[in-house]
Amino acid sequence: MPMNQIWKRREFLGAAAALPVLGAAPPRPAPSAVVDGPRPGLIVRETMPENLESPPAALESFLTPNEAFYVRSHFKVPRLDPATWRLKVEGAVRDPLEVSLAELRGMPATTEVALLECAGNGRVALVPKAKGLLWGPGAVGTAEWTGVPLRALLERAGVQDGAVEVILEGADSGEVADEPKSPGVIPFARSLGLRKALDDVLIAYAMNGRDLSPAHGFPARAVVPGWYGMASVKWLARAVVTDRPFQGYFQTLEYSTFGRHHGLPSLVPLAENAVKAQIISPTRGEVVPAGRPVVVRGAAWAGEATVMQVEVSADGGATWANARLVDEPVRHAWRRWEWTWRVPAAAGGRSLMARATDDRGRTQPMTRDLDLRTYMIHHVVPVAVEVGPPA
Ligand SMILES: Nc1nc2c(c(=O)[nH]1)N[C@H]1C(S)=C(S)[C@@H](COP(=O)(O)O)O[C@H]1N2
Ligand SMILES: [Mo]
Repeated sequence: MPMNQIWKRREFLGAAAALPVLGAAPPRPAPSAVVDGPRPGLIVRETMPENLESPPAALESFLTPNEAFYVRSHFKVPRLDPATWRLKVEGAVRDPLEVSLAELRGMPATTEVALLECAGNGRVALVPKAKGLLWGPGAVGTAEWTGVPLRALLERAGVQDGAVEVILEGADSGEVADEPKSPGVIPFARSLGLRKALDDVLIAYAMNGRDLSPAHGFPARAVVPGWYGMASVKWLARAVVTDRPFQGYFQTLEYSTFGRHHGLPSLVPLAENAVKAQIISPTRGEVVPAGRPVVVRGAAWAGEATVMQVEVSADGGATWANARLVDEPVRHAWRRWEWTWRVPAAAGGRSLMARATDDRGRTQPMTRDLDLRTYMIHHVVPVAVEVGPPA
């Protein structure tokens, strides 16, 4: 077969997958093969798979810019062809269905603001040093997501009586080689109780008004507002309705905490975000001039609840003052806050603390609850700063 005919056939089969052909023009990548460009704005925690943290400055705007939004991936980013991608809805449903990206985009859409925080955000502060990615404070961000309510798809498929959960499965997969090992190659998958699945979960295809990038789940991902990030499954492939609780790897061996019932600890999959305030500025180790006011800034969030108060202490927790809440409450988003610190004239180390309270009366604990394992780092963590000589 002449070379140009081979080339044509390869092109027909999908140029992006073809090996380079000698003498032929390099294949034009399909839209799906586009990878996220360099993101100099992100802090690299791991390159394979890609795990990138937002720098403090990225957390200062109400909506986190896409290029500065943290990335948390367990496996290699799957390259999905938007022309052939399908989302399957199956399991305990009357009419299993499959939707294409065009169909999904043709359905009535909603746009919702939602914060995503990785359950390991702030893990670097744990003592003794924890296993897992040692995130600083930047595994969190807020975006405006556009997509179709999961409810609409579940209603079309018809959830059967007796169903209790929906498992969301990503198109990414791999083998977890470290203990606890996975049973060979597994996909990333997480389940949701039907009540949440039928409430406000989105199948999103756009983030802050732009198509999802490959790293954030192109062509479509779940967004589970008010829940830790692991629930918002990227690169969605299937939604499986089940009549029993799912006990998959990522909700038992990982992303679970101990809950106590009748005095007995048992593993509970992580779900809603805990109430938490985070100091964004000044940053750890920053030198602030003595004797001059400094604006301490941060953000606070509370899952499905609303942040009502943020208190700040500059004396190791002896006294607390109310911060000013900058943002009006927006459901599932953070509220930025600020407080003016009258920095003392004497140089030396100081520690800043912030603690949020929500409309359910939940306040952040001052000490670490060991039942939380290495997740939900929401106890008050002091930020050590240095009061330097007057500017
Ligand atoms: N398919 C799939 N979905 C996933 C993950 C993953 O590794 N694979 N990581 C989860 C975790 S732990 C988090 S915190 C969020 C991060 O979303 P982001 O990378 O868009 O910030 O995606 C979640 N969805
Ligand atoms: Mo996460």
